[in-house]
Amino acid sequence: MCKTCGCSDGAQTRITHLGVAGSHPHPHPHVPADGEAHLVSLEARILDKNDRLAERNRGWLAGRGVLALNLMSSPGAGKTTLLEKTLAELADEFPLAVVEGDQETTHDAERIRQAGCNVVQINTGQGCHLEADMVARGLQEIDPAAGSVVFIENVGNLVCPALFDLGEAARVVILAVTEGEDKPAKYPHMFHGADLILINKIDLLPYLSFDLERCLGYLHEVAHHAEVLQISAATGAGLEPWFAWLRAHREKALAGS
Ligand SMILES: Nc1nc2c(ncn2[C@@H]2O[C@H](COP(=O)(O)OP(=O)(O)OP(=O)(O)O)[C@@H](O)[C@H]2O)c(=O)[nH]1
Ligand SMILES: [Mg+2]
Repeated sequence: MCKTCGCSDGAQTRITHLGVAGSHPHPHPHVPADGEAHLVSLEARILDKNDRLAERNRGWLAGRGVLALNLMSSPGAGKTTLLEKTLAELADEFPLAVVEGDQETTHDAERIRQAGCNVVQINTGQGCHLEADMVARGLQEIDPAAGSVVFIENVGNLVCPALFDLGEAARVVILAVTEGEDKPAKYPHMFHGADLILINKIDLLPYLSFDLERCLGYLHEVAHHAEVLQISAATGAGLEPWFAWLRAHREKALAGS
């Protein structure tokens, strides 16, 4: 069980026995285990508190006219590489800052600092996701000016970060083609909450059996309001629409303050 978020309390676990080809085993009904109700209420309290702090972050950011984005993906899907490319493109247009979330190390923050950007690293230790109070502390450190864009790179994980509102204006989810086309179907909560989905590493498509059409089909089923862009953070292919999306959302944040 994840001690930080209680994400694996078992309350919604479903067990389906497919058997071997040709057999027809009966599905198991879910039998509540002792202590389940307690864990569910604990999880609800943690999420309630987080939501209140996230709303406080959202108000603080809106008052300043700062656009904050929550970047989420599996480990290694390309979040930091995308940020490096984005900083290189947009640093001359408006102030940019990054809140880096990782369990350990300052590797990603070093990469962002090398790119010339204001950056704070949050190490979560055993934690598998960022929470609103951590981001509040990061924002205080960064002290972003009006018209800034703050990228929050969440801990690499397609599960728990989806549960925790950070006060962001939008959620950007990156899916690398090296992960397989079925990830939206297997981890629907992450994709369901996304405002923008970036299918990354498309430069590798010729070498993979990734079925792009099937992936788009899964996304259509679970991610109802998200825009989907295909990019290569490594080569820069497809990044212009991402930059345009950022410029437009920053204008909106500034106009609303
Ligand atoms: N071929 C290819 N490689 C990429 C692309 N984007 C990122 N990579 C590589 O993928 C690896 C992981 O990239 P990162 O940017 O560190 O990924 P991340 O999502 O920040 O990883 P964590 O912070 O550890 O979760 C690195 O070796 C990158 O060079 C891409 O578009 N194409
Ligand atoms: Mg990273």
